[in-house]
Amino acid sequence: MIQNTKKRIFSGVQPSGNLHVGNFLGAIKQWVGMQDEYDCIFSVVDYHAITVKYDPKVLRKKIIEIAKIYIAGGVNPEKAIIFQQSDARAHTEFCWILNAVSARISDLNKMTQFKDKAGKGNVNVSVGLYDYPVLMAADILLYDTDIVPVGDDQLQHVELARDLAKRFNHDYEEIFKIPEPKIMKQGARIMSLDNPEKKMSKSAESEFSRIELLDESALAMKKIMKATTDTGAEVKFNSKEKPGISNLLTIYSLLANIDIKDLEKKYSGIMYGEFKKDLAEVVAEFLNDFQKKYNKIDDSQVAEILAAGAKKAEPIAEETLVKVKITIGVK
Ligand code: AQP
Repeated sequence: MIQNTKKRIFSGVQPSGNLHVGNFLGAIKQWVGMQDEYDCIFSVVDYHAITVKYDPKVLRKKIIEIAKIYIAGGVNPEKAIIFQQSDARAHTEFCWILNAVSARISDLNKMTQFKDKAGKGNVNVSVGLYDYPVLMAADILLYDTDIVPVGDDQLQHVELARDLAKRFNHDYEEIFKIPEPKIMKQGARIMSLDNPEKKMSKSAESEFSRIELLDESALAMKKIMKATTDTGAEVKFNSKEKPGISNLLTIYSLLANIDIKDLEKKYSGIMYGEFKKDLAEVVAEFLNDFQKKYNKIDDSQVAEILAAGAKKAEPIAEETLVKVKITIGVK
């Protein structure tokens, strides 16, 4: 096994659609808080993004945009490796090996994200979309990862990575560490603004369902004012009975760093409209600050960061792949 003094973290975001506060609060924010304590590898997982319909010109731009968002969000390229998944060929090669020797159709048939994305009886979706969790397992396992910080929609995929690692270790040799998922207590599932029963998602049809990190602040404020709330008038956290208000309280609490209990006190006896107005201000302030940082980052500088990241990530991934190839008997 690769010897690290610090524990290793691996995570990523696919360059599909427009990143939203859910991606930021569920994933990127927790990465940033872990950078000093852990050895961090953050990937722009572009081979995941081609599993659904996409435009190559847009994808090329999105890869840079996502890396810029990591940096503007606080990931420090001097501390963490930031790289583009397709720059390290070991990911797809190892994915094939896992497909062949460890993953089972029965594993993939359980994946709820595939069922949601493919829709009922839809046979026109790509094989890649079905196999996405195995590529994600390859991403994680190649780096001898200890911890995978993700939002809770990705928990099932991290569990699959654990199962595949255990199966490989059992069937061949103890090569892999068993990675642990890390899910935030608060913010692990930011819900959609127009339907708080569903998670906020890049691919949801209505842009009013999410606050995008690159939204103009005036539009974001409008989205908050239009967000679905619940019957009743009390600003109180109760995710079952008041999913809309609870979601808005969570976003407010995480962006303004104020405890939900304190927000409940502050807004006791105050109407939803007033609460939303204040939250809209908080969101606008967050976006203005975020975008100021984002706009200062130069695209060519990001391309260099990704290239330098690939140079560091590739040898780690290759070393694991060579071990795997020897173990399974092709080398
Ligand atoms: N609503 C969310 N709340 C908290 N965390 C979230 N994440 C996604 N949505 C929420 C976390 O963001 C990271 C990157 O996600 P991804 O790009 O790999 O794709 P995803 O999980 O499928 O996210 P989306 O936004 O719903 O994208 P689409 O619509 O393209 O599928 C992950 O850590 C994820 O858990």
